[in-house]
Amino acid sequence: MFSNAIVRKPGRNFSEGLTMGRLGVPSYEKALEQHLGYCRALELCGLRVTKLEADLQHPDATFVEDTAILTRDSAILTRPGAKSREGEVAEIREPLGRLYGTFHHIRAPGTLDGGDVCQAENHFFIGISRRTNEEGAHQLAALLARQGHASSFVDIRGRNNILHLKSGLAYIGNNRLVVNEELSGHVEFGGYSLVRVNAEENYAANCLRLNERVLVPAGFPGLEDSLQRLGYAVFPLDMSEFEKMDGGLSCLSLRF
Ligand code: CIR
Repeated sequence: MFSNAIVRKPGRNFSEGLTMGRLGVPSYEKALEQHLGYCRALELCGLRVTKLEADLQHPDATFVEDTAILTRDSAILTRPGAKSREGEVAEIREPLGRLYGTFHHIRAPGTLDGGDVCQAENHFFIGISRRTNEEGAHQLAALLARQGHASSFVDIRGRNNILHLKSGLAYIGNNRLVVNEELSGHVEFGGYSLVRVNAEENYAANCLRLNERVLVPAGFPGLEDSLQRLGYAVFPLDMSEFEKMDGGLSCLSLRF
């Protein structure tokens, strides 16, 4: 069960963030509207939402998920793999300090983005990607092991369509993973039931189970249908402007 979330409003310079740029320039007004809808959805799922002001120094700062890994026992501050995002971590320390007493850090030369970490109950899948290097992944695995959590690595370097592990993977409870085509054959997912997302719906794999509901990006009927057949209450959200900046549903919040 999740009871809290932290989000950060997109800044006016949101469109100056990092992107592979395949989908055009996002509209700031529309992004704000979609962000409001996202916050309302988190509240509807029963979460208390801490809303941080925009951070104009860091145009990608609305993707707060990348700055920390939250466990039962501590907040692990990351060291983002993109230079322009490094400073975001200092900005999340204080709001997290109101909720967590114990902090750990990923240290140089390790890099790690929260988007590369997918928790499935007591197990953490850690993506090794263009942003998270092997050193960062090993540091996280060691910190998690000390807290009694198992982990395994999923190497996604060389996969074109996914920036982070969670761009193609989500855990939705009941031993089930939502997984896109590129990742579905991965040996690490062997013990799970897989909900497969077809190639045309690639973006939808980044969905978010929050208590009684699964938030999904709007416009992907195949995944919605699969989830409904499995008995999930599906809640679609318009995410077009965040998708233009390579961000998905999970990226917009830290949850605990
Ligand atoms: C970036 O390239 O870093 C941002 N524009 C998007 C980050 C998305 N975050 C995530 O998947 N956790």
